[in-house]
Amino acid sequence: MNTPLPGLANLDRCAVMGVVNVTPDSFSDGGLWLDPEAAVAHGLGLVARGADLVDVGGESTRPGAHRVTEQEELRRVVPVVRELAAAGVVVSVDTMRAAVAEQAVAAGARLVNDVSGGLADPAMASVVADLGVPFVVMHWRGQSVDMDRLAVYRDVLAEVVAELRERADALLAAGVKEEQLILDPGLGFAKTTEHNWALLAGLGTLTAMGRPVLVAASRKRFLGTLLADPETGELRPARQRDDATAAVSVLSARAGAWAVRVHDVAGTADAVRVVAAWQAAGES
Ligand code: PMM
Repeated sequence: MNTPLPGLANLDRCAVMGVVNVTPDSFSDGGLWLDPEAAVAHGLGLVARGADLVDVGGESTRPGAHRVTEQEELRRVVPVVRELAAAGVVVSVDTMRAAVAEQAVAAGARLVNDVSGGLADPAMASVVADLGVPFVVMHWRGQSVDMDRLAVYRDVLAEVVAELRERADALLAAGVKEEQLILDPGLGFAKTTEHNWALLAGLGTLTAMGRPVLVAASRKRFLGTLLADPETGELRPARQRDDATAAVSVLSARAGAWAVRVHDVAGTADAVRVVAAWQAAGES
């Protein structure tokens, strides 16, 4: 669980990454933090509630979403990163664009989180190699606008592992160092509900790849499906999926995840501490 990552503290438990979406249209909190001051205040609040790092993103990746321009993404993200970093927060930038990654790191971000694992922008690999910061390589098969069509697997766990390995090798060939890499199964990205559960159940296979693993299940649709109203079949609304998210955090921490990315930090911050204490006591 404690593989060192450049520039980041090594915790003795699963880390908690809080989410700040500076977007009008994210599925779970779209529009709430579009104003930079509100976004910064929200990020500071997440840290006060126990987040170890804060992930700032300016582009929604929910299924069907269209891309924003680079200029708009920079305008949303960079001021928020700068202020949070200046306040001492460990900031990660959630972007598929090399220019945004570069400017966010110049503004103080310490980690680049790319849901495309470097596939969306051919310049990302060399920029991340030069920056030397940790880089989240998420499993991704295509842009949000048509990712549901790409959710076809014979063996989702084996294929995600193979495709992440292929991505990691391409990044290493482009000069990124092994020590920078963090892997992420990409829950909900070209994945059905069944695919997501298979990947979570197989988390040990991902951690066995030898790099830190990030799990981002927070408020995702598959939890809404699990908790759907038994009478109407209506999905549980996104903001009522936080207890289920904390349960996923417990199981992810126990399976050796490096970090979990969540919207509601408080429950997960307590949960990962319970797991660490349980394991430190010599789980039998
Ligand atoms: N999911 C979302 C956004 N960023 N980053 C990583 N590394 N992994 C994810 O699964 C992921 C992500 C979409 O969720 P949001 O709209 O609630 O932020």
